[in-house]
Amino acid sequence: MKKAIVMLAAVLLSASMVWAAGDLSRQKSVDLRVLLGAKDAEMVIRPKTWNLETGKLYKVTLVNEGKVKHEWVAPEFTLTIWTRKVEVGGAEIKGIINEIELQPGAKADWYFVPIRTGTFDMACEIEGHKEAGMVGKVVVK
Ligand SMILES: [Cu+2]
Repeated sequence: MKKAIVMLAAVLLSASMVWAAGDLSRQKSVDLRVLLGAKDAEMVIRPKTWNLETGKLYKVTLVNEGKVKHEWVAPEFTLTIWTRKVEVGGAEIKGIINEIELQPGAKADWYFVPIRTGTFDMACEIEGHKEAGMVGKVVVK
């Protein structure tokens, strides 16, 4: 009996170590709406911290509600994800995404799966915007 319990525990433990199986790109997305420039504050990335998990499909909707152009850049983070697509203005863009730039009023839906864990910097790299507060972190667990 004791031996059976130990074996069962070993089976359960090894099963819990299997993190993912199947097509990760076709799962239901976890949706996150992000403002790059808000009505009440131009120089914001909101939320400032994204808490993500590896293996999940995310749909990040980037929206510029501000009055000037903004961009989203996180070079180390974008090397550790797999992008399924970016939907913008009726078009679908596939491939590796390094930067997304949004004119005032623009919106983009970005579908991706984080692969590696870590804490990554994100920012708007337009001159003066980072210094004015357009920075944040992506935390992947
Ligand atoms: Cu900006």
